[in-house]
Amino acid sequence: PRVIFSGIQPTGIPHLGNYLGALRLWATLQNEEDEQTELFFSIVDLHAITIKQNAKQLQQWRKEMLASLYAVGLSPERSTIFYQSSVPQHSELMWILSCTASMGYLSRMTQWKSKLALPNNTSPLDPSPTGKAALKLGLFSYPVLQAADILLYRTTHVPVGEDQAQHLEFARELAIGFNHVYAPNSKGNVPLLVPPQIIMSPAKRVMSLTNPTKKMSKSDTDEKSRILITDNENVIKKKINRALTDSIEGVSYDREARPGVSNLINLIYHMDESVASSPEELAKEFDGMSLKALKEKVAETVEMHIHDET
Ligand code: AQP
Repeated sequence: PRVIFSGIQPTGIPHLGNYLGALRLWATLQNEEDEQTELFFSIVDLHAITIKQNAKQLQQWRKEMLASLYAVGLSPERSTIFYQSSVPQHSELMWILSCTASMGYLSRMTQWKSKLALPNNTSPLDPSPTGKAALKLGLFSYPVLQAADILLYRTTHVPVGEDQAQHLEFARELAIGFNHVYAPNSKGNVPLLVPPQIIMSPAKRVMSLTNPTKKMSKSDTDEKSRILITDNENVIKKKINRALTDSIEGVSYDREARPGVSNLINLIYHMDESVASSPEELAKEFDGMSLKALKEKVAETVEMHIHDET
């Protein structure tokens, strides 16, 4: 039988990237999978403390994330929904896996590099915001904890956005390597650790509204860069209105040359994939439309779906 596991950090209210890249897919899997399939969705609070957090705020965010998971349609009757820190075996397995995890492989991961630059990645002992001294062990070894989260439940499938593909590949390699070291003769039998497969959401990477070459992120200091699943109609309109586009006339889809406009087209397409066969086709339908009109259409589509589905 299939075992599905995925997690989300309680670092703020989920945004459209979290929703389209992960949460909506979780709810679909929950509702469509065979009865035999087990589903685990974790609020990964231990991951959240890889950068400095305020304790009160983190407690609040954990509750808000739980409410958000219920809001997108996850049900405790069908899925196991839990705080990571309430299951100590996640940390215990992490230690065991750390003993076979390669530093070289971890140093090639890109996510810790981007978090290193965040303003709250400092500590009183070490106030320098960048450089090797500022890199904390927890942030660096985050993918090992993530691998433990997944491998603990003998997970077969992990639904995530594209930003997590590298970590998933790491978890697979770690499981295969561990099996090789500790159960070299178990070929064909039940493996010691199960190498998981990724289920990539169709909306692989939703980009920031204010800097469309970066992914939309909870920890971006600019609140206008993301739309939260709790934003009301007015706020959605305002944020989309201010989204960075370009000065080229009309609408066309080209992620390289027109990242802002392409991100807006992607938002409409992924919110409602019945509107066209691809984002490129959708852009052709909008040919001749002004960017102002495109933004109105995006705001309307996002607003309608977010409020119907959450
Ligand atoms: N922009 C995105 N596009 C598509 N999918 C995304 N995900 C996150 N951002 C996008 C997916 O959301 C799930 C949960 O992510 P997370 O909160 O555990 O961590 P993250 O990937 O680091 O997300 P954020 O929003 O950027 O959080 P912070 O800023 O706290 O790190 C994952 O499946 C992820 O793929």
